[in-house]
Amino acid sequence: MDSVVPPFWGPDFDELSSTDPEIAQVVLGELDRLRAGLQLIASENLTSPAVLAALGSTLTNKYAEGYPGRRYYGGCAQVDQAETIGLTRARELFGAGHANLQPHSGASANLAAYAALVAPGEKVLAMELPHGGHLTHGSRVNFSGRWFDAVGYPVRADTELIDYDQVRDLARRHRPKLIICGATAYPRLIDFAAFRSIADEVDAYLMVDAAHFIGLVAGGAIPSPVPYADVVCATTHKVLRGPRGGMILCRAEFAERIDKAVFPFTQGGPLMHAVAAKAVALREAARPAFGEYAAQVVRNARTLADGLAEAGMRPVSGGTDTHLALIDLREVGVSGRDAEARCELARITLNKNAIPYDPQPPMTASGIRVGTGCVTTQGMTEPQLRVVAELIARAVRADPATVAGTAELTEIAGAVTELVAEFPAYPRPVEYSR
Ligand code: DSN
Repeated sequence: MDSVVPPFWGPDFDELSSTDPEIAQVVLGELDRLRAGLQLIASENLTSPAVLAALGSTLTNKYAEGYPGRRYYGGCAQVDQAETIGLTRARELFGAGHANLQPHSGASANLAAYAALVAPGEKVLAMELPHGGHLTHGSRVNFSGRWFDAVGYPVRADTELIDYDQVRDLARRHRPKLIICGATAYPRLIDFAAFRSIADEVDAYLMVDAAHFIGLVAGGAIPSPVPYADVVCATTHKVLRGPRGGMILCRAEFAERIDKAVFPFTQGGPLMHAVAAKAVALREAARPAFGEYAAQVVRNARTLADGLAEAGMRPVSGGTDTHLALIDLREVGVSGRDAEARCELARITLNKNAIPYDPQPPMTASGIRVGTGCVTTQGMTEPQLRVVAELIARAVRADPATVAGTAELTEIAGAVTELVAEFPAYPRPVEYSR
């Protein structure tokens, strides 16, 4: 190529600094934040520089309503290639009959799946939000609860696990048109075969919201829902480590319905830079190294949950099989809200979270949720996760309203800085002018 401009216009912080110093400072400040602390939000990860390069490319400029070879605009030859490559990778990686990479987010993917499978007013059975579900699983403040007749299933109070007999009873009683499994704060494996059998018994569609765990599926660390579900919705930015966005996998017979539900029913032009970045992430996820990563994510989450349990902080359901643990803080006497704030002062980022049958409102919450996607990307393994558990346990108990608590949080922040210095986020030197 004789081109005098680079084939893609990658992230150029010097350019950003001179054009918009204010936003440049925000971008660099966020990089500093990532590097200075521990990122334990279970729905986040640290994308590769290759994913960032695709995201920061000129593909952001292109309007491409439609699908490869069937666009409403000219000039789509290059983006057609990006999307076709990404779709092939998605189908091959997950063994799916059909894929769609255009949903802007996990919630958008779920909206499209509803649009493809059910009509407004029809009955949907999904996990209750306070028990680990998602807003799009029937919450009254969301389209799913407003436009559909949503029935929720809880987890059992004694085991904090899904009770498949109870789900079957609810399905028999309510005869939903759509059953959804998948969650944002359920640390255990989900029995997709059981859900398939329940859906078949009541003649319902089965949608799996795999937003949280699709990366573990990609890496072979947990069983795949693809053979059991009619439609699998996912995000691409959690353990899968791609750009922020959504993805749908489905059986071939649902291909046309799903594609039409994404565009033109619920979305307009796709974000082609994001689609290309999803393709990059899918290539990365197909490598053997990603399988090792996914397995380590689970080992790290188990180590973290065990370490917190030893420190007197009870993991909901007794532990985890996945990338996340939900921790009940009632015995410690600290709310999830206060724990989140204390940890933040110690440079540990995590989120407050409702636990099943939580007596507190969601903005207070009795628990915290921790996930190991980011720290595993940074190269941490079991020895470091034991240290992380100790640091969290100390931070949660340190009251910043006291002199001793403030001193303790400062000391923990120092220990965090030392730990992450050995396992930096985005380790390549970045020496951009400020
Ligand atoms: N906000 C995401 C999470 O943290 O789980 C779900 O949408």
